[in-house]
Amino acid sequence: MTLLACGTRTLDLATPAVMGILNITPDSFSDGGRYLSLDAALRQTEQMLADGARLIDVGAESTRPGAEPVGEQEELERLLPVVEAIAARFDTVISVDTSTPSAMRESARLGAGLINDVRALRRPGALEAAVASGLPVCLMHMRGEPGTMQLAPDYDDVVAGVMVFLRERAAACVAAGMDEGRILFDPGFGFAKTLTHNLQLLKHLDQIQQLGRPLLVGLSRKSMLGAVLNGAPVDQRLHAGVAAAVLAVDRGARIVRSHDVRATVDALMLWQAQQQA
Ligand code: 7PM
Repeated sequence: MTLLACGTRTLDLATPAVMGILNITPDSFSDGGRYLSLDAALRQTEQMLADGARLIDVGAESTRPGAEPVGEQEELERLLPVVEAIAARFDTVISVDTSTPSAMRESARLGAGLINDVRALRRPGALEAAVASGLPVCLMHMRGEPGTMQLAPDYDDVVAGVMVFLRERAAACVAAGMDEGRILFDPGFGFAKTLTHNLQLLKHLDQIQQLGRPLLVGLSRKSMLGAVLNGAPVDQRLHAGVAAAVLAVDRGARIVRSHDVRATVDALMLWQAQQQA
């Protein structure tokens, strides 16, 4: 019941899992640069797994708020060699942070275990590619596109709005032939939300969890933490990020996406221990 089939691997969500974030930085044009970037990605993966990550989320930075869209060819060239290399060397679930149908298809073929799409499969062809991959998918809530979404975020009730959206996207997946058991939900902290919206979502996360699908959250280093900490820069958000992860898991989240794997794993070990007492 808590088992999620992720391609050739199985993720047991009986205990909450930490998903380590692996950002693929742009390569230099030389072959040497490409090799170095792959090598750095593998070393970071090895460290995150040693720190207790149970999934690795590989992204080519096409999904960041305010980011310029990365071209399809460039995304594939950055993403696929890393997916292939991690799959060959490590026993872990590889999540691909992508909205691009070809990236979903090709990374599934190379050993990815989960599709993490901040656009919730709304790009043309993405729904079909995700269904055909056979992999679980994380559907994240976002209004608009990463480039424009911070303009005037406005909700009557952000929790209700997120729930309606996630239900609709799940229904679209099921209508396209996906088993409901493959769907994960994510409220999309920081995507088209004010600080108050983000805090309301964190406070009422149990309601979203009650939709019945495993919940993934990404809070690590986000600007909502900086805002609560009176403007703390990104390198001073670790402690608040860990606290946010614990609150989220206590309200039902099962996967925590984080840059700070060791600190988050330790905190969730404490959560797990008290849960079992
Ligand atoms: C700048 C702003 C850089 C925001 C990076 C980000 C999520 C995600 C991201 C999330 C899922 C980050 C974000 N956030 N995927 N991808 N959930 N499922 O903090 O919250 O990494 S990008």
